[in-house]
Amino acid sequence: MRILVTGGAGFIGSHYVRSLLDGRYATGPVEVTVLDRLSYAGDRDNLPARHERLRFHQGDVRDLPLLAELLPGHDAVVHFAAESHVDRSVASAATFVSSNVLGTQTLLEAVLRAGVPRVVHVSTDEVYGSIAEGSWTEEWPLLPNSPYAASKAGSDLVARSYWVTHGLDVSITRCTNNYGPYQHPEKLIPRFVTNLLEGRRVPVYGDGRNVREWLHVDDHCRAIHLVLTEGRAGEVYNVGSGCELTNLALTERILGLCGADRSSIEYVTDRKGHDLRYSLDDTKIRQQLGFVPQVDFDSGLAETVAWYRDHPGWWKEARRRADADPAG
Ligand code: NAD
Ligand code: TDX
Repeated sequence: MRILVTGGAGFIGSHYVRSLLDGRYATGPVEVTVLDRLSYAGDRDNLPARHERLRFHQGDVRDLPLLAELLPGHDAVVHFAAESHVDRSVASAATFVSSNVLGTQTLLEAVLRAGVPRVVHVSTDEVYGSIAEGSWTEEWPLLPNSPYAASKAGSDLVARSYWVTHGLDVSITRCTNNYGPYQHPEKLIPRFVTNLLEGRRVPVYGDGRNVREWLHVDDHCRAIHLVLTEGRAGEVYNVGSGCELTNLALTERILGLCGADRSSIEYVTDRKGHDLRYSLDDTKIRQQLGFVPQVDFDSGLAETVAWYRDHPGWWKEARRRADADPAG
């Protein structure tokens, strides 16, 4: 099987590629092509330097001629490439619309022309907006609030249109907040852990009562591969964990794991348009495809904190790249 993975040098994409190469999904030996533009968020070192079944191409999903060269001969595409940080989309939204919406359309057009038989488009729960009570099913209307979420919703609708109009075999996954090793230190968990490792305080936006649902990146990647191999064309699959926490409750767990206390919390100005709560109903993927998350949150979080403690060079370099490429 030959799979082309876009955004495979980022947090989730690189975890997926490492898992494929390690033979973790019982699909037989897989050949992987990674296409990644290596934005501030992408790092070639997140992938093996050399591997006989890995080809790496630095390039952009908006580059149709490049895609026409790369795609023929692949059995599937898993599309992770996107601008992914909400705060950067608040500061400057144009790259989000360009990479996430136009990038997805360009990729799907190239897939169609090359005759690649299967695509998974990796999306997010944020396309549904914010929900005070209850949980979103896949039928919920799309009501995105941040420019990031709007660009992801746009990309989902483009994917749907390629299925309805052209019969392209594409499934969409919508996952909750991920955590784990190799996540960029701009996101809550790694930002707070790395600040604490340097003896600094952690910036909690607003009153810290916003709720997020947390899933380990390893579980997300298993769900994506399950959808790739067992999912149905034109269908959307929510991927959740049921592990909902307020940002304050999560912060307290991180403080405990880092040997700090509440005096390390700094309440800062709230994020503009800050979604109050995300919560997914993921009955469909559990009942239809048999998905069950496997990583217990407390042990996954402790291992994640240990990974950042052991890899200061990685997150300092990631921060340096982000500082050199500010949003806006
Ligand atoms: P990330 O920012 O860590 O990685 C994104 C990767 O995409 C980077 O390597 C970047 O260089 C690459 N990229 C960006 N624009 C590109 C372009 N135009 N062409 C080629 N490559 C490009 O993001 P992540 O957290 O790994 O998220 C991956 C995907 O999963 C995204 O589509 C995101 O919307 C989705 N998602 C993320 C989460 C989460 O909690 N992180 C949850 C649900 C869904
Ligand atoms: O410094 C911070 N302080 C803080 O209070 C940061 C970075 C975040 N927060 C809050 C904002 C959110 O309520 O923590 C929560 C999580 O924030 P992020 O890590 O930025 O994630 P979120 O905005 O929820 O979006 C994430 O989950 C869905 C990913 O970044 C998206 O790519 C994914 O689609």
